Amino acid sequence: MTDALQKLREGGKPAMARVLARLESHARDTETITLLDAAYAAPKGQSLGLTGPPGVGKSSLVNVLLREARSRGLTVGAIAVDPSSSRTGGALLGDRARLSSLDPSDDGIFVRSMAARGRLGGVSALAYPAAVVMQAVYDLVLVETVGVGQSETEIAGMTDSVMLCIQPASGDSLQFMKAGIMEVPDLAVVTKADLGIAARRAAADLRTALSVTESESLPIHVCSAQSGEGVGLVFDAILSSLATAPREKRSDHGLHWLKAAITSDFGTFGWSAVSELALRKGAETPFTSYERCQNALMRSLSDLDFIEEIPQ
Ligand SMILES: Nc1nc2c(ncn2[C@@H]2O[C@H](COP(=O)(O)OP(=O)(O)OP(=O)(O)O)[C@@H](O)[C@H]2O)c(=O)[nH]1
Ligand SMILES: [Mg+2]
Repeated sequence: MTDALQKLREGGKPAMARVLARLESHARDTETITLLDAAYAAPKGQSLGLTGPPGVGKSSLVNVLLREARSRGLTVGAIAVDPSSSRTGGALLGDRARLSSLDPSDDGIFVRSMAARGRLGGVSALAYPAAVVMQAVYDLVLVETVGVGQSETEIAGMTDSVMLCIQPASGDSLQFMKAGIMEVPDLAVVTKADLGIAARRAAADLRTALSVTESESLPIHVCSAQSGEGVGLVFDAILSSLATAPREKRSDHGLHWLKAAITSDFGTFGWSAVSELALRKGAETPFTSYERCQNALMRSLSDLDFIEEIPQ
């Protein structure tokens, strides 16, 4: 294990906060890439993506799942990506109030919001390296993204399992099915069970609708972050989904990120120029692969000096 990874594992919240800040400010530095390589090579935990429409209750659910994880002796980290939802004015502030119930001195828990909006490369460009780092430290990493079609697929490209959150009486499930999103999640949860019969009806409707599709066996649960009802069962379902999540998916996730990172920095032509190179060296981490491809592309761009010789 590298010194940097060891320091991160022993350094508690301040060390993790420093590393995540570094990912945002110096994403392509050699020092950052060395740490990412070490984290990628020594995963400790697994990751779960939570997705669903704005306001469905993802952050509230993350909050109770964090507590459930700690009560079962697991260490846990959570990232909310693109919390700039117009409804609640962003998860950061909203979450701060809810998360105040968690013990700030507990190093077994870490929560962080990251603004992905407007960033090139989408949600995973930033969240994937953050999740890799957190997985090297915590037993369980929860990644919350607002689902608006594309982010469901993006989150499936970076976490071991995906949980779709559905609002009771919203008709969301029908929309998800039309958009083909129901193929993405490994489990579904109808939130706000305390609202009564509507939540159970939503679960039954979803079960019926899925019965004629390939997602027929998707586990569906109902729970309330407010009353705590069903939270233990949802946590059990998360653990069994993670227990059967294929580890091979992780190299696909790395490749997915590599492609997004190169495409955001060098465009689709850049990616097609190096994709063979990137794929051939399957043994290295996506981060080292990025560095190598980036160097190759930068070198070929510097050959463009001839432009100066073109008469004005
Ligand atoms: N009745 C009830 N309300 C809930 C429950 N969970 C969340 N809410 C409410 O639903 C609203 C949205 O909750 P959030 O947890 O912020 O939802 P979110 O999906 O994270 O929202 P965005 O991050 O903005 O997409 C808040 O007003 C919560 O108080 C629940 O279990 N029962
Ligand atoms: Mg939220």
